[in-house]
Amino acid sequence: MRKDGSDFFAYRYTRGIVRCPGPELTGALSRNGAAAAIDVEQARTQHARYVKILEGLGIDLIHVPADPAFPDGCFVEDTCVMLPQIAVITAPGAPSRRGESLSVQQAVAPHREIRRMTDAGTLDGGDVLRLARTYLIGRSGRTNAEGAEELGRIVKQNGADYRIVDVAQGLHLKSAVTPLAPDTVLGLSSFLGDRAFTDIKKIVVPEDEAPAACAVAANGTVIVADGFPETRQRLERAGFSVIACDISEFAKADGGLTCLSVLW
Ligand code: CIR
Repeated sequence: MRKDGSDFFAYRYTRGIVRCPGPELTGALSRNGAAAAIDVEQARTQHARYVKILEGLGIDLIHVPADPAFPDGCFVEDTCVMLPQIAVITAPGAPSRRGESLSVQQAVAPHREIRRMTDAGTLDGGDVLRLARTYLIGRSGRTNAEGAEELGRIVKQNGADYRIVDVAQGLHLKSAVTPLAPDTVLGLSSFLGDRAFTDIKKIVVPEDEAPAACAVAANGTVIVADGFPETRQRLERAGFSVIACDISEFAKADGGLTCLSVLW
């Protein structure tokens, strides 16, 4: 446990970044075009509840203002990977998202030394999963081999380990797997066969509740997307305290719970 009460490696956080969406959200990227049907007011209400939940868990949030130039800006996770020592500002895989990182960098700079990835490769924070001290980096439609290797080198320079995992389906690695504790993950069974999870307890998300695999574990509580009762029960049976949060409007733009914040 550090002086500020955080214990990064046990998913205990005291600070975070969020960015409430504006009307631009209907122009967000979405694989099935559903973002155009987002109810922005409802999205803002859902975001406010998400913020309240994090604050209720003792996390002090920095709010980055929405920017009409960046329809996907609320998905802050993709722009920044927090390591215990530094904040890595990523090179997001979608060209329309490249400019989002500047305001996130400005918000984080007073709190962490900044390291910007080069433009040699691409990497979305949604592909970076930390299991205790090992970072699993997904190679996906958004994160390419160069980006994954570059982040891997940065992770090593900062005293941790990494492994690259292929993401054959879904947007990001964290769309399918969530670390809940240093020895436990939640996820889709098709992803949990990777050797990184060999000695790890697994809570399997049923295939018909797939969006529930993207959850947030923070300060002893698991925040799960609302509407997935079987996943919730499995978590509670395993002893986790659970809070459900409705993110239906963000799901229309392929967003999950983790992507709406960066915590440390
Ligand atoms: C995108 O396609 O980039 C956004 N519409 C959704 C990003 C979701 N990010 C995440 O799960 N980390």
